[in-house]
Amino acid sequence: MAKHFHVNTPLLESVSMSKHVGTTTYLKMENSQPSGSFKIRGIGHLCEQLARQSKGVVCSSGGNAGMAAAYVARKMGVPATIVVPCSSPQLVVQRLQDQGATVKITGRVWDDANAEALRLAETEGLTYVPPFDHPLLWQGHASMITEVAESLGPGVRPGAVLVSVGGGGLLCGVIQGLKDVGWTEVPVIAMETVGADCFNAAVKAGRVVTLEDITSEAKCLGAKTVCTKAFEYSQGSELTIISETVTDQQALQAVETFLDEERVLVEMACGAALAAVYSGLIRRLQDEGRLPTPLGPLLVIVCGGSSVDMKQLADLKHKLQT
Ligand code: PLV
Repeated sequence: MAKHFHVNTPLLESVSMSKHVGTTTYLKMENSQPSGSFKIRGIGHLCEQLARQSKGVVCSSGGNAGMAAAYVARKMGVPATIVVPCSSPQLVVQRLQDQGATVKITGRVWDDANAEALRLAETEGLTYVPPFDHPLLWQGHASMITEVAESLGPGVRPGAVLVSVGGGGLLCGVIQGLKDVGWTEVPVIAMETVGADCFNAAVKAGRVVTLEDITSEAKCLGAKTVCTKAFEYSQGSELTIISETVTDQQALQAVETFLDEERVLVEMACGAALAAVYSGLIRRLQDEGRLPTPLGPLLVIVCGGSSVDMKQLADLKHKLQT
């Protein structure tokens, strides 16, 4: 088997989250990956396949795909250019540069940065690393579910899985993983923030739609269009996907509660998923009969994220309170 760049992350039982939800809750701690998020699983796998002989990689990112690409490229001895929109905080730019990447800031949102990354790939002959829309990414991300199955041991399976959705790469990877381990009856709760809700918009419209703008502060969920594969899964009967949104305030509140209760700091993109627990959404879904009661163990993918520090947290608090 090829060498990989990600680590096998801990699966932790959270007593406080279990209390909130009313069922045993497990946290898959993807925040503890070397690049700070789950992205390294897919991007490591993709680069392993496509970038070995590359003269350089170029990745468009809200931040975390870029962190993964920069880390993997450094380990492979390949130069990395990361294109981010101006909405990515300065602390991310600094962290990318610390990983040895060249950072280019282009446009207002991820879609603008992506157009520039595609142009650079073409004109400079660089290997394009997409942040969420590629089968190799989904295959790489799927390893997190295989690990969960190993950690839980034979005979134990989750009652539901909770994930955040940006462009839908994590969702596709989790579904791929559920299929790989034979857990297709496990429903997936797909969370976004209002204003970065391209998956929810597509599910509601019954077709892939492009949001006019990204108005959420969860910039790492800020793709205007969800990948087609994620939408197709939502239309298929193979798996149940429940698409829900929370407000930025709820996502930020979740980041703070998670910090208090689990002593781990994650970014808003991850807070969107955590908010499903703290805001009572899981219990509401049970009351509505969309999730079973009693519910088997809840598996929360703690996707992580590097776009946060105490100053960023304080700035967001200030911004979202006014
Ligand atoms: N972030 C992508 C896309 O941004 C990026 O470039 O980093 N949780 C975290 C911490 C993330 O960074 C992301 C994606 C997601 C969840 C959602 O993953 P996705 O895009 O595969 O659905 C625009």
